[in-house]
Amino acid sequence: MRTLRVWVVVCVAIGLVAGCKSGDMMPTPPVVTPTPPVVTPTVGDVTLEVEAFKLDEAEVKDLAGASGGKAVLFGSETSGAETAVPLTKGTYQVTLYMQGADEDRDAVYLSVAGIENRLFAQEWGKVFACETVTVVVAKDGPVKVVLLAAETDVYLDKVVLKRVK
Ligand SMILES: [Ca+2]
Repeated sequence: MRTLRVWVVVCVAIGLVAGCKSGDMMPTPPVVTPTPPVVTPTVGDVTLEVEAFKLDEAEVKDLAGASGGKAVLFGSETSGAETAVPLTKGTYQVTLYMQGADEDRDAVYLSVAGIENRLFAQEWGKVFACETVTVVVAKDGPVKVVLLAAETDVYLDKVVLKRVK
């Protein structure tokens, strides 16, 4: 009986030591230092695939005729997509490529550097280049490009920015 008690005490002691040891040996998670984004102002045409944007209530879909074979479906009235692109200051012509289903399902809001336009397709059932809008970028740096739903069932393919001066 005494031997058994001693063994229990010894086992518990070993268990405690092992427990502490294994606690000390826990690997510490690596410290991740965020790297600040490198801003490289860009000259010339820039093509932004909407499927690479940060999406909100929107889905990437395969779409025949779309750049990269993919586009983003705005299926809800609150769908949105946004990105930021480094640009040199200047004047840009901005063209959105999209596909609408019909005249009630073909409109979207495009905002570049805070300038918003309601754009729509004039042909349906295929990818269409909307009317080009002109945007002035006041200084070098990242420029926000935001798409917001105006009507539903609209596919957004790409945004092309062409520097004109
Ligand atoms: Ca695309």
